[in-house]
Amino acid sequence: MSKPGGAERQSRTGTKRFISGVVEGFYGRPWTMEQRTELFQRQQKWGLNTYLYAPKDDYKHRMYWRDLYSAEEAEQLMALISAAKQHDVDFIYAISPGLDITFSNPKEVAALKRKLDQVRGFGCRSFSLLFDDIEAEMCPADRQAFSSFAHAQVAITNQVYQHLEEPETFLFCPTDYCAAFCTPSVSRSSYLQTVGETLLPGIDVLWTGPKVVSHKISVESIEEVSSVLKRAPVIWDNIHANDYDPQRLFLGPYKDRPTELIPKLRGVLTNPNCEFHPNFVAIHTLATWCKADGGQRDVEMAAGVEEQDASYSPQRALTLALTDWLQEFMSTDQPGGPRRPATRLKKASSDEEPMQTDVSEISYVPGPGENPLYTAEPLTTDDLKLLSDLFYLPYEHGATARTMLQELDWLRNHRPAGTAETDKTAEWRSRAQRFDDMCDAVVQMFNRLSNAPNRSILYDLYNYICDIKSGVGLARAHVKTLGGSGPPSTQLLEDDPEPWGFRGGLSGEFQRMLPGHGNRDLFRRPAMTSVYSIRPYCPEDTMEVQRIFREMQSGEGEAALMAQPPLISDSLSAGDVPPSPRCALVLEDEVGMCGYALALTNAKPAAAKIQRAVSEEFPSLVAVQVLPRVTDASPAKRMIGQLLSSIRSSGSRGVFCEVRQSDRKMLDFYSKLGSFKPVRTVGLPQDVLAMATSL
Ligand code: GDL
Repeated sequence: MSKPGGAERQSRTGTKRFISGVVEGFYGRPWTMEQRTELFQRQQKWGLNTYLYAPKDDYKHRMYWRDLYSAEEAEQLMALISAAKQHDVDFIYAISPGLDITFSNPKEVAALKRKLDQVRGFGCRSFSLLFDDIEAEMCPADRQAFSSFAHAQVAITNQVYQHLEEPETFLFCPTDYCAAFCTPSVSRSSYLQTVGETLLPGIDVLWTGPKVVSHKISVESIEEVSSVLKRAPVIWDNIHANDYDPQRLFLGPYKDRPTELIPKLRGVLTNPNCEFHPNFVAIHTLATWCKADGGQRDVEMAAGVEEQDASYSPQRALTLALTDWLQEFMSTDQPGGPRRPATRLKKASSDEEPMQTDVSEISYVPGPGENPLYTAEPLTTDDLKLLSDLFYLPYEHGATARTMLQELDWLRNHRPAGTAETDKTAEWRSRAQRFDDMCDAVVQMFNRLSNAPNRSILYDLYNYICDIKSGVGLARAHVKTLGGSGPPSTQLLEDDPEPWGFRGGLSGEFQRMLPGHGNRDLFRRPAMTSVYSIRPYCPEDTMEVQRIFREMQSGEGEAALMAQPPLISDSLSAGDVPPSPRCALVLEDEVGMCGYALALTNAKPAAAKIQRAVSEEFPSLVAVQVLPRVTDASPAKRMIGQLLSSIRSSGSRGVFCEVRQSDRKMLDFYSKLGSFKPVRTVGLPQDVLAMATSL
């Protein structure tokens, strides 16, 4: 099946063919033998010629690398190697001894040779030694025997390569396998220089690009590393790997690698998602890329380049892959699965066709007044396109996902202030409806996927599609609440929500407590160019402070706000009570005032006005607000830091703030400051939390 220019492409660097295919090199549950065999069939069909066996958590690949395979394991591996041969796929057996090998001990070298000899006995002819993800420190014995870690690795690799009689394909994965790991740089890395100079020329080197998971791989970067390694590398591409984040899956096209790279490389192997079935797109699009004209750039990378048939377009490659993938979804993979995807079969009733014996052949027809049969439309390529957009690539969301994030962001920041119908509210409502429709498409896609005949693909996707459906559902409910057309989103605002209202588990909690949380979201806000200044508040600022206060309250909806008990700080923000001298600051950007921090060194009189008590321990009160356009948390932090120091100078020993439980932003803000802790306060309304800090 493979075309010239695909698997059979000759590398310019020699007469060897261009290595293309898959590396099973991720952490976690390895694929099954059946899945690997299915992979070989696909690879043959798509013209990918190589499979590198390197499952990190397979016992005998890494942790117990010295152990020989049992008779049963041997049988399975032999069957696998011969299946690869049958499908014209080069099976490369990799071993990772780096966790605990002592390079200078001849017994260790002998153990390595013994293991690889055993695998050679299974019919394998291509091998690989991997030294990725290991401690870069040598043990004292090795330090005595070798001048560097690179020398130790190269010595053993050369020996094993020669012991195996210099196989046609032999790969070495260095410990510094990407530019980010090289010190001080790729061209000056003594580790890479040693590898380049001393590794035997028949051995090829794996390389992941600028990073472990490289966003882009440029021709220049490959020329640089090739000159140090003195050979063209084989790319171990982690673009679709998802073993580092259990919430992510990558269904976008192979992208941001110009096809001009092809003649400069020895090959490309993709190390994709841990789940086998969702890799259809990753592998199919890589195959399309490998067949492209190596003289052309990846068209979405080079502005102004005309699309030509021989050039690679990630979007076109994705469409091709999704069209083929849809066929897979529609094929029943289980005995007893539905013949007709959209119909749920029920037991036949006695008055139906008497000659039929196979129950699954008989369609139940409900009588008048009975439940209609459950039906769902069959899955479409548009559904798969949406699925791919929602789970796109590590550095990029797909177009629909980006639009949804943009719309939600706009809707949050432009929520209608009142009930009067104006052009602005009409625009808000129409965009809210558009957002709702997009959310609905996600739910419909989920329903149709759940109904697809191929259950194996569905099960591999299930956790992810469930997760996105719930996430989108929460956003949808929130927009309804903002527009006043839904009840307050209970899962978001309730005191005691169900677990699906606070997602992400302990890891999510850790992340939310880190200062940079959210900084690396792929949905980037416009680049932050604002310069902020903090200055003392003056009486002329009262109106502006009130405006910000009202703007920040309007999100709650006026009616909802009226129903809520007042806060002591409201009187401060609303200008009813003036702040204490030298205890008030405002924040400005180039547009104007965008935040304030006001304090009462003694909050008792203001508290008394609304029948509230103030503790002796925390007599002072702060009120802080910052407009949503200030996306950076640091100006607000600086402002409150200055304010607390002024309050301390006034002689106060402690300060408190009040936050409504629904005001996630302020709760988050005070929690992240670290010093403010929730305190029990007598007489506090139910939905209000007091947080305080000693000075
Ligand atoms: C790595 C590991 C790989 C893992 C990937 C993504 C290489 C050479 N090694 O560093 O096993 O799957 O990151 O997490 O990439």
